[in-house]
Amino acid sequence: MNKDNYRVQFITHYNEKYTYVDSARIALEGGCRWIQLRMKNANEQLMEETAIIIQEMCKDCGATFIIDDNVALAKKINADGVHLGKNDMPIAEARKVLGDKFIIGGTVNSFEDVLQHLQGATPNYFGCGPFRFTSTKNNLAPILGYEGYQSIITKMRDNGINIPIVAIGGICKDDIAKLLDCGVNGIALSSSILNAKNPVKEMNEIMSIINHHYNNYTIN
Ligand code: TZP
Ligand code: MG
Repeated sequence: MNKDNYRVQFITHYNEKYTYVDSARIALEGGCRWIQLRMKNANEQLMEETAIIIQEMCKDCGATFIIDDNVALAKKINADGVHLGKNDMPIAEARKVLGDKFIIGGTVNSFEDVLQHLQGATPNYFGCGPFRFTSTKNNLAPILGYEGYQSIITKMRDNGINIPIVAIGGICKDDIAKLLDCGVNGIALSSSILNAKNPVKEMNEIMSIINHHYNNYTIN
C-alpha cells in the first residue's frame, strides 16, 4: 500500500446518476487510491455486498479500502481499516478488536476532539471538518473554514501531536492549495466529484494538484 494513498480520500455517495459502487469506480478511474465506504442507514446485508464489490475494485488497483462506522464488517471482510466518529466505537476499543495492522481514522471538529480520540488510542489520521457547509452529511458540526484548520493544527503542533489531518466537507478543487497552505496533510471529498460535469476528469485534476504539491514541495 502506498503511504501517500491517504492524501486524497473519496467518500462514497449516490445521486440521480450514480450508485455507491459507481461513485467508487469513478474515483478510482480518476486516480484516487483511497475509498471510504460510507453508506448511512443501509442494512447490514446490502452494506456487506457493496463493501465486497468495492473492496475487489480497490484491490485491483492498489487502493486503500476503509469502512465508515462498522468495525465488525471491517474485521469480517478484512478491509484496510475503519473511520470512526465521536458517537461510534471509541478508537481504543476498535484498536483492541482490529489490532495494529488496520488503519483507524477518527472524525474531529476541534482540538478537544483530537484529545478525546487520543485517550489511550493511536488513530492513524484525523478526518477534520466540515470545511464548509455540505448537504452530504446530516447534523454537521460547526464550519471550520481556513482559520479553523490553522487553529487546530497550531495547537496540535504546540502539543507535539503528529497525526495527519485530512480536511473534509464541501471541498472543491479550487480550495485545495489554500487548505494545504494551512497545514492539512490531505483532503476527503465526495459531492464535488459526483456533481462535476465530468467526474473522472475532476478527480484526475485533483490528483494532479496533490501529486504536484507533494512531489515538488514537501519531504514528509
Ligand atoms: N463529513 C463531513 S462532510 C462528509 C463527511 C463524511 C461527506 C463529504 O462531504 P462532501 O461535501 O460531499 O465532499
Ligand atoms: Mg460515524
